[in-house]
Amino acid sequence: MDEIKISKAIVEGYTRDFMDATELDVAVVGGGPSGMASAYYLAKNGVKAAVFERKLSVGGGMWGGGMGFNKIVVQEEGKGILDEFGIRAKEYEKGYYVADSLESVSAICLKTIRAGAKIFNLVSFEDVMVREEKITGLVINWSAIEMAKLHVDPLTIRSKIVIDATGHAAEVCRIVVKKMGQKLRTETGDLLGEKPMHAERGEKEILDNTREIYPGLIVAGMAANAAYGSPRMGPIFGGMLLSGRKSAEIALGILGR
Ligand code: 48F
Repeated sequence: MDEIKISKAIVEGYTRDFMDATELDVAVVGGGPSGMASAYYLAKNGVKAAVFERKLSVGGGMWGGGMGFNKIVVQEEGKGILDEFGIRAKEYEKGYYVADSLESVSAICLKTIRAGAKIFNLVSFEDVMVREEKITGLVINWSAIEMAKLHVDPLTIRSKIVIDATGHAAEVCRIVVKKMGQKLRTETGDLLGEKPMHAERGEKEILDNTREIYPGLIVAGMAANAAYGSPRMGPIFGGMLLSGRKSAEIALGILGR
């Protein structure tokens, strides 16, 4: 075995993928359930999409189920998406399906990659690119550089559409407001902030909150509820998956596909 061949294979393979991802139709920030579902439905419809995930592992808040009990619950409306990903689920009571959270993340991740979306883990979104008051791409850096607070300049990804699927922090939306001083398409123009737990409202409102919140920027998943002032909902995940799918549908509409 030649160690140098192994190194070259890794660097060349990654570089090819990364070079290809520098010009995208859709860049998804955050590889939680909503971000991966979004990328899955985009790729399935022939859109060039990639996910940029800060952490080593994708899956966000899904791995740990509720309080570390590694099960998730999905309601009737989201069951079709579990089926789409081939995730097994048992009906607990009418309309409440329980699935293994590890199986769920693994299945979503595998199908998203197999559908043709690229997932880049260990990469952090740090800023947006803007032209004429429209988001035109991402500014990214290695998470290790971010964590070590090293003074190293980032690189950029051009993308027709960006999806903020960063969860509770709504990091892309936050940059638009705080750094660019721009108004989001919310009541006040600012992030309205996530409200305390209310599963029913949180799950209901998340779909309405999944919108193009700024030209070229769609918000999905928990970030959508944080942006539009809706409640959190705890370990029920139908809304996250449905929001991911809806964000893909909005992007497809904008792209004219
Ligand atoms: O938090 P996360 O799972 O968001 P989601 O897809 O799902 C929310 C649920 O997990 C849960 C819930 C359900 O009731 O409320 O919280 O909306 O996944 C967000 C992902 O985005 C990554 C983060 O590491 C996580 O994996 N992320 C956040 N900020 C950045 C980022 C960033 N700046 N750059 C790259 N990735």
